[in-house]
Amino acid sequence: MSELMRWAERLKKVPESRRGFLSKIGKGAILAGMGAFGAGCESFDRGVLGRELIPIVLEDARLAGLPKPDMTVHTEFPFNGEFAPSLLNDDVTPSERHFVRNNSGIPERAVNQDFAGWKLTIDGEVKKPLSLSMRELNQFPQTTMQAVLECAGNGRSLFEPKVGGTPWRRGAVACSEWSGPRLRDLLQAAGVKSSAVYLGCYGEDIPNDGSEPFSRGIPIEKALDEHTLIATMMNGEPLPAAHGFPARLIVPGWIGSAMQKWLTRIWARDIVHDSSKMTGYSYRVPAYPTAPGETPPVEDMVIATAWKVKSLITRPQEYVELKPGASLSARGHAWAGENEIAKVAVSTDFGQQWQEARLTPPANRYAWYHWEADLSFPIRGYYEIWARAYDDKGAAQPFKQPWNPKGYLGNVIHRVPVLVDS
Ligand SMILES: Nc1nc2c(c(=O)[nH]1)N[C@H]1C(S)=C(S)[C@@H](COP(=O)(O)O)O[C@H]1N2
Ligand SMILES: [Mo]
Repeated sequence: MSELMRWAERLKKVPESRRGFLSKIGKGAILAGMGAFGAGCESFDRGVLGRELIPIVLEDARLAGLPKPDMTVHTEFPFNGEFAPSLLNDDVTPSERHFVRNNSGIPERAVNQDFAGWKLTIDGEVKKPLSLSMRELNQFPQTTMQAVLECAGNGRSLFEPKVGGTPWRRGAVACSEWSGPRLRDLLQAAGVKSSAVYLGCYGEDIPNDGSEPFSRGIPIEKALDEHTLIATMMNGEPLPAAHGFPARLIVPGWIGSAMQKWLTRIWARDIVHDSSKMTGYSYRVPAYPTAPGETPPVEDMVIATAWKVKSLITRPQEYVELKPGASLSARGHAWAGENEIAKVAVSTDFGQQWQEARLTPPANRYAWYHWEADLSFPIRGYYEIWARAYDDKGAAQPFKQPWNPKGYLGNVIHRVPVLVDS
């Protein structure tokens, strides 16, 4: 069957309601391979020219079931959307409430949940390069764990002065359950050499406009950590299209961009991975504290890795209205990258008095903690619930957001306004 016919066949499998621009283009036009369809057509043309290795990337996120219900959408292409904190109250985030952060389109394979022809290559500084099918990947011992996944830019909209990039509020974070083989087992099967210091990871979301694919990596030590997974399942089901079907990296405690989706290649390297998303100002932060608005020279930037101590208030919802004398149970989550949470303190009077929240430990290392605090509001007025998490190394969340040029690693305390009036 020609690639052209295969594409048309696959199209038929996409539910009618999700076809989006594909239905607008019309199957006839696709079969004819004619007409101007913008970037979608470009990828299609490359397909005709023997694109066995060039996957088709779809630019209409509706094909992947996006936006999810109640999502706050920042951009539709590439698709970026998050949820309000009050919608993130679940202990384990359901897939339907997991934020989505894409740098380009979604591979057609992911939309069709199609394993055919997919391989994961492990090459570079290894004695025995591997090219694994999903069946082979499933033969490695499987691990299941919950892990916080948070975009490095979460909280970016709270930076002052304002910085460029997707203006995430607080919802580009989630804690779902991930399953799959350990990356370590795959690297060992490939006979990773002692010359390997870093991995460069690649996915199937190759931009249609010919720009460099999104590629990042992690140091070999983190890759060999027993908690670093190649996830093939999310919350007990095959990875959804938007979250990296059929396989993605889970690098617990680290920024989300380390967790390559639609994974196809892991390149063991003898230098720090030097793709565009690893260098310059991309996913890098100043090596020292900087004045707000001050961009240090590029040689003073270092790669952002683990998250810092953070918390979220999921109950009550912002601007809840109460009667004088009301009380409520506030609730939320707390997490701290590579560290553990030591305590969460809560204030309703702008930090003058604090009470310690009850803490429920995480299901496993790298999942989030849950906290709860009983609060009362005796007289009318304007209150703010503040939550401040502390880690086991003595660090606590700041009251004012330290600044960096790209708005990464924001962890300023969460404040929820409460209105009390008779
Ligand atoms: N292949 C690929 N992997 C990727 C990305 C991407 O654009 N392409 N985005 C990264 C970023 S910046 C983040 S924060 C997470 C988001 O994962 P999610 O969409 O499942 O929430 O995926 C990471 N992995
Ligand atoms: Mo991200």
